[in-house]
Amino acid sequence: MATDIKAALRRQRIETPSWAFGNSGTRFKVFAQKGVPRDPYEKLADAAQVHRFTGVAPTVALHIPWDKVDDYAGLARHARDLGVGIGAINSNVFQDDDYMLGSVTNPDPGVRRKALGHLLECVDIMDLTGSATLKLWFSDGTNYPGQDDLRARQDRLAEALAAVYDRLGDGQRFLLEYKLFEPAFYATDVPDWGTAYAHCLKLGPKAQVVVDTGHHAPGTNIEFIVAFLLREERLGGFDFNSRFYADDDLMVGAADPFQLFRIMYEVIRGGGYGEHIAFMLDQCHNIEPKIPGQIRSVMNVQEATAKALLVDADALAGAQAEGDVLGASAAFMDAYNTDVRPLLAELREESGLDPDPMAAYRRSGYAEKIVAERVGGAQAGWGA
Ligand code: PSV
Ligand code: MN
Ligand code: MN
Repeated sequence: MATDIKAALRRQRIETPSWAFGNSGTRFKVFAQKGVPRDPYEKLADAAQVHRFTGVAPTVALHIPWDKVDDYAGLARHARDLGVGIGAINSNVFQDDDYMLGSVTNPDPGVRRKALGHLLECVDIMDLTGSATLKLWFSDGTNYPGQDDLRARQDRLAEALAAVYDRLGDGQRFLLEYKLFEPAFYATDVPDWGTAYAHCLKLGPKAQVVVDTGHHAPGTNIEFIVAFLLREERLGGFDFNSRFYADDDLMVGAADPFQLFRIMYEVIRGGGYGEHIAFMLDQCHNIEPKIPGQIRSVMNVQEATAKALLVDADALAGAQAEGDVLGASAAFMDAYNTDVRPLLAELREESGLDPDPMAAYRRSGYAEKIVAERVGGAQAGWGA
């Protein structure tokens, strides 16, 4: 049993977000930290430290234009030289002044053309980096009833998605990301999994849904959405983070490790524990050091996954079939209540890694090195 679980954990791949290594904050304040990356090359160097100490974070998602460079193929080579690869390309049609009333759903056709142009540019970049995944998140929405035609905005969205879908090359796909609210406060054009699913269904298998764990109403049963989308073969991946109240972008597993366990159980149960699902982090470390914040997050995902792998599927299925409510709950909770840290420490040692990635990173001196080297380069503002 432990051997199989270790083999499964050894296969785990978690993608870190380039933007998590830069300065971030809330609309009230960005507390700049010393030593943060000054460019995408340094973001990749920091991300490579997460992989160096965890062994399961070999790819880094980029965000365009935050990670814009002249030579994307060169950036991909630089990543490989660091021992990591470039993963998903995240589009950004939420920060340009033209997008105040929306991007692809904007009533102005000129703005819609500009937004679509950016999305197609992101696919061009995928061709250069070798990325298979395009992330599409639209902050598009309205703040007041009557502000725009809710139905017409869906028509505009569908038109843009179809154009992007047609541009995708072989082996490429897009993941459509939904979010209940923010920055729009009355209606968001892709607010929930059903909207994302319906648009993807119309387009074809290269259009899939990404579940950002911070993008639901409080109390939403996220693992149900995961089970449903996996059954429909429309789950493309996750943007993992955790939250207490809204889209807080806290370290995944830090607010509700039980929910993360339940999600990973449905992933495993639904055949989603494989390379076809992108397990990405999408977080902001506003008050904690960035690199260790990412290391902790990766460890949290590993722990939830190890617990989910420990569920005795036969005992659970048997109890479920007999309507044995308490037996089924016990089978589920026995796994969750197992301390898997010794198993993970053993796995790391067998893989030639320090059993305690956080302590190993602290001892490495990398944090002090980048503060000394990157004097005065810290960028202000989110995602810069
Ligand atoms: C929006 O809240 C979001 O989750 C999208 O994935 C963006 O790309 C990301 O955050 C930016 O941090
Ligand atoms: Mn996200
Ligand atoms: Mn988010």
